[in-house]
Amino acid sequence: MIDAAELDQVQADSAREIAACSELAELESLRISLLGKKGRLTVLMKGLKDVEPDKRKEVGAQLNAAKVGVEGKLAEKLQELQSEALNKRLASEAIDVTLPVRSPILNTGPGSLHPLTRVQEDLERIFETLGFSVVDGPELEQEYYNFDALNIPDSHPARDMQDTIWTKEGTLLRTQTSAIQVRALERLKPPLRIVAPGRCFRYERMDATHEHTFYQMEGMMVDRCVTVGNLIYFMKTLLREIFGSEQKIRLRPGYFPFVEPGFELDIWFQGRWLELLPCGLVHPKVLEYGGIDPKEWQGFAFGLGLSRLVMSRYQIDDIRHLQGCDLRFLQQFS
Ligand code: FA5
Repeated sequence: MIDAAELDQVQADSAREIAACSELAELESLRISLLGKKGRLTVLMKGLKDVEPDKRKEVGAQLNAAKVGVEGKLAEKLQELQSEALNKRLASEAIDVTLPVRSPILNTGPGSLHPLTRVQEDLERIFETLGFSVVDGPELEQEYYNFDALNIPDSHPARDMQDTIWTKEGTLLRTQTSAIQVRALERLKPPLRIVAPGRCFRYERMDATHEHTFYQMEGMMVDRCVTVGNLIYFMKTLLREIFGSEQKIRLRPGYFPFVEPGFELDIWFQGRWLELLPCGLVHPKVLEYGGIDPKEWQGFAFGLGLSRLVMSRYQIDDIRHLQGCDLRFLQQFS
């Protein structure tokens, strides 16, 4: 038999308990305690089968109305609690775009000079004390200055020594800072001493000692009676000042159409010889291209592999670290 008072009580209790609910989990437990398999309302509904047949319809309708009422209240409360939870989440996850950025990249403390910049600045200082001026030239260069004026005419096999990135007919990304030589000769009158640091570009297969974009520093001195002796003196001074100690080096003949004689200066680096500092006496034809009489003036020139010098100075085993933008690498130099 179903006790009408008990049904009223369940309805009244459930209305109060649902209204007092403040958590989604709590509401779910309440739903189970009312409408679950053994819930209070479910148990009452199961009692319908024991009601006398002539009252069953009426009692069934009461039970059903009670169930619908409870379900309605539960659904209403569920919606209320869900929207409260959503609002809370939105408030806690709100982003204040006016706050300063807290990025691991930007919060690494004060910046510092890149090792390439440091060595370049050291070299500039050393050469300035030896009477050299620092000059600049374009990275997007004319074929004329990069090759022709350096005694490397079109179809000369020496052009193949440097894999060139051409932009359009007659224009290229300079493959060597030697492109500055004739520009400087045209602009400055001898006697002159210049160094020209800068980026060079080659269509190069990359490995631990070859980059497609790397730094060189060109050096040139033009004066009366310049000899190989002068050249060697400046090479040795450069290396001694940069390394602070004698380095194991070797000088061997080298071929470059714009110097005669030409040399290769290699440095012993991590168990092998590394080409570092080719050089030679400026070829008379190059002086002529620059409008200078080779009978009166002579010169020497060198093309220091600046990126490789940085490698040897700091014992960096792979040239690609230099432009890899890896902070763990760069922070070693801060
Ligand atoms: C030249 O570029 C000549 N202009 C050098 C020169 C100047 C000779 C003046 C005589 C007189 P070479 O291609 O060898 O030569 O390059 C010079 C140096 O640049 C090399 O010894 C090496 O240290 C560096 N170098 C060349 N190619 C690369 C590369 N792909 N990556 C890093 N360093 C390089």
